[in-house]
Amino acid sequence: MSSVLLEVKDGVGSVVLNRPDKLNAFNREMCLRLQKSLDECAGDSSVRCVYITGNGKAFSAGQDLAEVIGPDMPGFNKILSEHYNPIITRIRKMEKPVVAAVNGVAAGAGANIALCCDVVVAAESASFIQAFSKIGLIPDSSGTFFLPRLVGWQKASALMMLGDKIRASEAERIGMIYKVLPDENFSASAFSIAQFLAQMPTRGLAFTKQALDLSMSNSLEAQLSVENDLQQLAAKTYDSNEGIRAFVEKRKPVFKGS
Ligand code: LHQ
Repeated sequence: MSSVLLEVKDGVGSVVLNRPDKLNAFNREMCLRLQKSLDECAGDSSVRCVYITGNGKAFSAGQDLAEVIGPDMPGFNKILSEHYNPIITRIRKMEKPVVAAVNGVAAGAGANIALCCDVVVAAESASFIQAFSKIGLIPDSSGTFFLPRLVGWQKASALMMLGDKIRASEAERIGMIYKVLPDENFSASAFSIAQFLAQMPTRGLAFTKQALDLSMSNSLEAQLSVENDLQQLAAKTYDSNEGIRAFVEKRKPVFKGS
């Protein structure tokens, strides 16, 4: 069985982390497969939303620590530059929404891969741990970029240094994730968010994502200019035309993702 499964259904590229006996901990092979699955989703126009979840009781325990000891260890530069950084870049550059459905514990790189997604939901029994400090490492996989922006400097700094395990409800309360969903029917309810996004104006969502990313480092003036440019591009899409017409004609819009 592959360590990452990909299935396209209802316009959603469903990517399942699949090493349940290892709490979906990432080794090199799994990182490369995740990159490949993300590339397939990016290149498939029938995929209008990507959904990432874990098989079994965990979302992911982060790096498989058994891989980083011993003579054949890949080396930390290789692990970051070839394994994790390309995953984060692919998620952020994906011109469609990416939903993370955190079904159980998300630790280390597993947590930070989830947190860089566009919409993050978690089961009520799920938890998040910036586990790095406990093994003398620093938060990677974009954790130092996104976490302070999501929850503020102090919460991020303390979570990273103390390595506390926080429950999904607390993650929602501090703005780390979008929503907690009940354990019962978690995957169906989380997947329905992805199905909904897959019916929306995909290019408009991609421009929104691009504008948000650029806002991370822009001045207000520069960001107003970005909004002006991207709004003009959005206005030229089929879906924007359809959305406005449908509203005026008092009918339900049918978006094509173009
Ligand atoms: C594991 C792991 C694991 C291997 C549980 N690896 N076996 C980047 C740069 C370069 C190198 C390093 O990494 C990185 C990025 C990172 O992600 S660093 C952070 C790596 N992750 C961690 O430090 C988390 C370690 N795991 C845990 O803290 C706990 O296992 C969590 C909180 C995830 C789950 O706790 P429990 O539910 O109590 O499960 P458990 O601890 O009993 O684990 C179950 C099994 O899974 C156990 O094996 P066993 O043979 O005893 O059943 C663990 O050893 C194994 N496991 N995480 N990351």
